[in-house]
Amino acid sequence: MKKLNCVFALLAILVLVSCGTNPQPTPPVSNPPTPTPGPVQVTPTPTTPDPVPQPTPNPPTTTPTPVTPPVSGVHEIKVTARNWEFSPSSIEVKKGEKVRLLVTSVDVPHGFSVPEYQINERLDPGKEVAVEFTAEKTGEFTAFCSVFCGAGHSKMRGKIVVT
Ligand SMILES: [Cu+2]
Repeated sequence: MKKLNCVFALLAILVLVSCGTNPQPTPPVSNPPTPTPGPVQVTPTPTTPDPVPQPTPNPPTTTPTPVTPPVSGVHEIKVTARNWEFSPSSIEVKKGEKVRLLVTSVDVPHGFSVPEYQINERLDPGKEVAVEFTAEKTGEFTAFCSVFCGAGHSKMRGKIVVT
């Protein structure tokens, strides 16, 4: 009888051992990794909105200004009147020039007349008279004394040449 108990005990041990050596396959407990909260990504919101590209307006059309020759001022010429001549006797100017003749009689009253330019000035002695005109007409124009001044009055002539 004692021998039988030993067999049972052996069997029980075997069963226990076999059970121990044959473990039930346990389904692997999958531990899904818990997402660890990382640093919160804060997308920076632009404080100033991007400038909306404006359509470039058409560039101002600059009309070319006509190139005008610089006004070189007034062509000024001093003229002396005396018995019985003008000095210089010939005055040369360019067409289109603004001319200012500063005419002075140095002896007696004379006159300075250029009919083609509607010029007729009296020249009192010692008084400078400005005769201004624009030389619009080309040619030679006679300047003569228009105030009787003596024997040579009719021959007191000068000329203005406009080229
Ligand atoms: Cu005269």
